[in-house]
Amino acid sequence: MAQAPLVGIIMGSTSDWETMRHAADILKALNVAHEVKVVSAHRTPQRLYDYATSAAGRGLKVVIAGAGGAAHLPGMAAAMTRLPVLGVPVESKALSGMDSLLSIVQMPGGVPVGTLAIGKAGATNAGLMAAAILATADDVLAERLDAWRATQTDSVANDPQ
Ligand code: RP5
Repeated sequence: MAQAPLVGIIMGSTSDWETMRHAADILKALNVAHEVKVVSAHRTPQRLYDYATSAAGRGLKVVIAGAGGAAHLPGMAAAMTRLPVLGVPVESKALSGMDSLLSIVQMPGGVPVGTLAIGKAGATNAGLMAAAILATADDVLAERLDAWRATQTDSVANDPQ
């Protein structure tokens, strides 16, 4: 039987997948059970409500939420779950993701969203941070994460040419 998902990756649109798949790729590489869904704060508000209010009860431990433009998804999700929410600003066409970043990062005190960088790096790091959170209570995952980090370190060349 497949393991129940520990990390929920949600995004505002299918157009966000090209960015958000990098979070999923990291979780796959670290063998962390996860699920992926399109949940829009604006176009499917009921789906967002149902997702966020049921997330902890379904056994999720971390939510990664990516959105672009008027990126209200991470903040609204954080408003409705006590789970840590990691926000990924997706690069928008009009403003290159500055709109997404500012929409996600400027949360009012009391409702935190851990905001990552715009785009691929942010999605990658959201996956790594979700794994790091889970690894605080999972020694086997901690070893896999250490090994992933060591491989990354070994892959960095000394010589730029
Ligand atoms: C946001 O609007 C989504 O997160 C996406 O980044 C952006 C554009 O969505 P589409 O018009 O491509 O569906 O809600």
